[in-house]
Amino acid sequence: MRNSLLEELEANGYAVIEDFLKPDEIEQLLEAGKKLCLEAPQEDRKVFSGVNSDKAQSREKYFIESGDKVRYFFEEGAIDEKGELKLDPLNALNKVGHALHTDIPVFQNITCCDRVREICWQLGYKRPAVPQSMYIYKNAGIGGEVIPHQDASYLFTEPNSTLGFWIALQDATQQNGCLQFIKGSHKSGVHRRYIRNPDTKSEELLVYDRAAPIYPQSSFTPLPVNAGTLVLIHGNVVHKSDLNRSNKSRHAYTFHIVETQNTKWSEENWLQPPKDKEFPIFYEAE
Ligand SMILES: O=C(O)CCC(=O)C(=O)O
Repeated sequence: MRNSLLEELEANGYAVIEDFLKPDEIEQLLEAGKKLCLEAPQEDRKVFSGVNSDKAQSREKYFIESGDKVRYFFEEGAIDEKGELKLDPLNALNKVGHALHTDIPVFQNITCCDRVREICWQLGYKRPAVPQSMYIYKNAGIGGEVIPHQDASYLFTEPNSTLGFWIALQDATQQNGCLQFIKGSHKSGVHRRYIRNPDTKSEELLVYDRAAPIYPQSSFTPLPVNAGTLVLIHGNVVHKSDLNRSNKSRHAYTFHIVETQNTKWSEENWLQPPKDKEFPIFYEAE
């Protein structure tokens, strides 16, 4: 298995493992996702996307401080001008992150399970750590677009070691916004980075270091998968997902791992480990 997984990842920039989760594990995570919706804040709700509003700075602060917390990001279309919910709370969230893997047992159990460790081992990780995790909702009719990006733009290590584990909790189709990849694009380096603003006097806490590259739609290959499928995502592969205009939601649980042996986590990354701590380590190879 080790070679075929590595080969697939090296050839395409992603690899697929069907039936990674058992039906009861999927159910547990979906239940946990529902519970998060009901626990989301009732006031001062923060949306995930959107730029240049007067609320941008407080939203960025909420985001930048979310690394070791469970924080809730709403869909832009779910909240009115007064900050009130326009929708059923079960349909209003874009995502929750970024410490589900440390703070909520059901997510912790899946993230740290032997199947995940085995994959890291097979891929040659020596001292893998988990910097973040997210529950992504992509709800029916409202789930937002995820723009084309490379995960290493946000979670940069030298040398590159970022690997995404993306697990479909519901069937992901072209209609409800499955992942789409530019096959082989992980071979072209990191195209831009999203960093803490070096200008500390600026109101913008986080900035891109260059403009977004243009990736033609024709270069993307959609990857529909069934619930329970794990997609491994190379840190440098360009991928995206479209708006969900269908009547079926497309929930997913995702987390990342990075190497910590002879590898440097960038101090410019938006996400930093808590002071004097490391991100949780899976194992240490001898
Ligand atoms: O779930 C999605 O739609 C996008 C997820 C993604 O791009 C990521 O986790 O890097």
